[in-house]
Amino acid sequence: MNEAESGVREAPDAPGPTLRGGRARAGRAVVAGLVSVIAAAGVGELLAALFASEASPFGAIGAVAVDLAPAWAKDLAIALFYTNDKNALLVGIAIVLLLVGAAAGLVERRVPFLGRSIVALLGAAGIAAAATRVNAPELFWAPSLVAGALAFVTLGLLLPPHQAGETGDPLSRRGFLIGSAAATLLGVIGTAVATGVRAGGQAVKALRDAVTLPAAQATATIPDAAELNIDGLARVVTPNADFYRIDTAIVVPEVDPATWSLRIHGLVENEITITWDELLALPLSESVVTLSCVSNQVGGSLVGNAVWLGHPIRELLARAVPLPEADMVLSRSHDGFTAGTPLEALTDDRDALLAVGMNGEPLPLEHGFPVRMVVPGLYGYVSATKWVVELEVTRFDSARAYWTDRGWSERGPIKLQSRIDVPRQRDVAVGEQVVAGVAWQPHTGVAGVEVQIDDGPWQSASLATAISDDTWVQWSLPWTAEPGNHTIRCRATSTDGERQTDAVAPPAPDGASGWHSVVVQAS
Ligand SMILES: Nc1nc2c(c(=O)[nH]1)N[C@H]1C(S)=C(S)[C@@H](COP(=O)(O)O)O[C@H]1N2
Ligand SMILES: [Mo]
Repeated sequence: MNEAESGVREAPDAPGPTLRGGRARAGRAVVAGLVSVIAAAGVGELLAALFASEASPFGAIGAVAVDLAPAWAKDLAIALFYTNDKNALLVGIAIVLLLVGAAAGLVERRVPFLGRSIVALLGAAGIAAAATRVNAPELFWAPSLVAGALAFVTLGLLLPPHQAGETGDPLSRRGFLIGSAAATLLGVIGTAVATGVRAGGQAVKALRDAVTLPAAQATATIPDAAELNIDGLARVVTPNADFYRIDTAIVVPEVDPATWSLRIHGLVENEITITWDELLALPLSESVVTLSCVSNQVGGSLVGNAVWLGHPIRELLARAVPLPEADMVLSRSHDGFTAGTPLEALTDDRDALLAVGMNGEPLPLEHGFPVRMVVPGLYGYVSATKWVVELEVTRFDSARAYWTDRGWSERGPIKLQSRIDVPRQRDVAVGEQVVAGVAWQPHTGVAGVEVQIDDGPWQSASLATAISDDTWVQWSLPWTAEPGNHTIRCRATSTDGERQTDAVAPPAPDGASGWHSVVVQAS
């Protein structure tokens, strides 16, 4: 439709651009830039969700941002947003993309073609980002290419260059509004469908649902007395849906068990590769292990306890026969993440597992389906590689892992910690109350927990039955709350006789320490 047909003609600009006309034009340019990016992002995500989910432009750019971000930025993101850190990052990327789009619109108005080229470059950035991903899908370039091209075309259509001698806007107001609305709709629908497809019909979800795990040769027993059943207290076994999730994966890696294999190589006498069917044919046993993130703050929730089903890593390493000079195993995930685990922790008698099951189910996708590592006593960043595909037997002085490369400590034994879960809200009723929580130092075990109310004496809490030294233990103490404000503190003692230190340390570089305390008001 041209202007004559549309019947809507704007007043021709005065010879020098009027302030008003200039503003309106600038507004148009900004809107054109924004909606070009919105349309492109929606279509790019939709194509990725349908054909190559690991090539999601957002996901790839996010992944690069995660890898490039300085350690302090990541620590801050986890501290501010906890397990919502990824959503915060995606919102941040969206804001940057929109700002670039708006700026590109303004540029396009002054210099036709240049603004379009800028939005097209965003697509190129998506392609480049996807290309850097380990195990990038074959079509890694496609969603971002289409997105970049679409942004280019959309911006060109919405801001057509002035023809020589032409005064008014070449595109009518109505044409502009319809075009912008259509682009926005495309973006919104694309994003919505992409989200739906991703949440609903993932191929790997179906593969996971089809898995039937073999029965364990040794099953774990959870003593009844391990669960105190106190309202507000973390369950002794954390349901999968409540289990914290921390990883660098913006898009959850999709690993088909049929093509999965684990290669053990490096400083070994025999390099071995094991497939999914071979792994499931080995004896599997259940083991209850508490996993903690090194980023967990004192009193924080980045810790959980699950029944893991798997095969001892020790047995596989015994088949590979590490050379005497080896002292570390660098495990690598499908998406390139690496963790460096002391060889000793994988060969001593602890239940270091190549795990396929979590609380009676195949591993949830976000917890590492089909196979992950679980090592009692070590923070996740040095041991708990999800979507694991490779174990390289090596040495601490010749290999670095994802987080140790970013300033975190090489060895990551989990520090002795205790947490108050009840009471957690500020207001409590005067009278008979209970103080309760959990305490852990996996692979060592907790011998006792003490509680201090205000400046009173430290009192021994009673411990629930521990499932094992590899798990956290619940504890509780009856308390008669007097009216007024109270500070409640707790500290644990390990089976080694170590008392939890009150020295306050932040999570970086090797885990937070200090006593957890809560302040409540009894009335
Ligand atoms: N592939 C992969 N595995 C990973 C990570 C990761 O970023 N990528 N993060 C580790 C960290 S830091 C922790 S604390 C645990 C968390 O495991 P969860 O998400 O199942 O609780 O996974 C570990 N394994
Ligand atoms: Mo972690």
